[in-house]
Amino acid sequence: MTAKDFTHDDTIAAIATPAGQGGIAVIRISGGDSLGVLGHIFKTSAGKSAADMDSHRLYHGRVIDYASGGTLDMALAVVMKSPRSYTGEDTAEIHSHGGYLLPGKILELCFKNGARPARPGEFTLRAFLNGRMDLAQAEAVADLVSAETTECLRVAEQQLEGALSSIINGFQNSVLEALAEVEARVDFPEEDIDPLIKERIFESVAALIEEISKLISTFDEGRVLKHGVYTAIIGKPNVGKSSILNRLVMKDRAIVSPHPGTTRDFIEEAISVGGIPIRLIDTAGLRSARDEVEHAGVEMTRKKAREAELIIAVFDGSCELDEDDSKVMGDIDRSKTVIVINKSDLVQRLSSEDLAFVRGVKQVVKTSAKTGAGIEDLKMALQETVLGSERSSEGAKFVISELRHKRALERTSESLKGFLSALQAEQSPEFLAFDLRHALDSLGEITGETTTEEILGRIFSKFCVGK
Ligand SMILES: Nc1nc2c(ncn2[C@@H]2O[C@H](COP(=O)(O)OP(=O)(O)OP(=O)(O)O)[C@@H](O)[C@H]2O)c(=O)[nH]1
Ligand SMILES: [Mg+2]
Repeated sequence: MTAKDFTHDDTIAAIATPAGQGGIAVIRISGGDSLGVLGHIFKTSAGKSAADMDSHRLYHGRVIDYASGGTLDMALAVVMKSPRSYTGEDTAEIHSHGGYLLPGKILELCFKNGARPARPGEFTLRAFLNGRMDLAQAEAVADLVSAETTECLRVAEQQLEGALSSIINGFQNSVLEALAEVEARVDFPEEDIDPLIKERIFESVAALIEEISKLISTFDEGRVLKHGVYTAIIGKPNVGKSSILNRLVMKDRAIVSPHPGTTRDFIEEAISVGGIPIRLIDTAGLRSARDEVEHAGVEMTRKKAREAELIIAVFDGSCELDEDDSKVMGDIDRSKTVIVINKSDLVQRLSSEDLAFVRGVKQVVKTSAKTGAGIEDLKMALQETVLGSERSSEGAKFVISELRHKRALERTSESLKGFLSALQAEQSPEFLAFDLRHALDSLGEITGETTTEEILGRIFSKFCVGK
């Protein structure tokens, strides 16, 4: 994006609903000439034009292409006058019939009558630039739309409602209080700060650093919620990896057969476990390769396993452990592994003790992919391995999920620590104020008070068109 992308004196339009067959589609128009654009293409059934429509009231009418004289659609339209609209500008929406062609034709008509195509996220960008929401809330809009699990949705909703913004505002107020004390002394540099006041400032900033670090520590959970956990199912051939994948996704996704070496390609499928998106990947069985092709497959599986954030290592409970089994784990990180002893419906020849050689793995689960026994235990074990058993959130805690927010909080914390050292070293008030202002700037980046156009461009280009 360039600087001109942040001027918003023109009128934009886009289809806000997904392409394809559907009951209705929404064409959204925003900017100073929205009512003019609508007036050129829509007339209410009572013969009113857009200029005479009441704000925030839905009207039935016709979308008309005056150039050809034809009615394109019977539709509903609404105007929302500035500042009471999503973008804060005059806005109009046409709720037309859905489909592959019709909404596009209506959009074309908007362009012919003075609007220009909206860029990705431009409606929300305008909402931000017009002060309708802060940057953290604008980012939450994108998260809301892309949420894949109820937990992701919950976090995005909280953020949209301003939960993060109010936490940040609280932090800013604490810094401002310290800054006020320090700045009051700028004119009297030769006087030391009263020891009592100094102690109070020190304690409040130290407590703030502690709070910030607690918020930073929620990032791992937030990131997992947003992006999911990349999980590889590994094991020697025929132990039931594909059968377990099918059980977890509750459909016959991967081919299962009694022949060892059935799975050749990697099959990916996502599930939600306790609100966490788990991206499962079924791999080719690991064994001493019999030929070059198999060797390449085994190498690929090893690579996937190294890259994975979570591993399901499957063993066949009906067979004794063999050489191939003992090589399955290789150099994989045990702390992120769940061991599954499968085929529990058959006579068992393998016990948890036999797997004692895999030290450091906390979770061992018995399953039968055939009957479904133990599959829920497996899900619990996955959840605990990802989030730890002491998961404190109880579904209500606020977590941060943007790396951008984490980095800004880290910079805030650094500046505040710098301030504390300077305070102890009895530095000049100007010097102390400098660190505090830095901390304020970093906090302001989260809510968008001190964000550069480049950062804004990066954030909004991730949005879809029409949002
Ligand atoms: N009795 C029993 N049979 C199972 C169970 N799980 C899988 N099987 C059978 O074991 C055989 C191998 O299952 P797959 O799921 O294809 O095994 P895999 O580990 O994906 O095998 P490869 O893709 O060849 O590496 C099939 O005949 C399955 O029906 C189980 O829990 N109990
Ligand atoms: Mg398989």
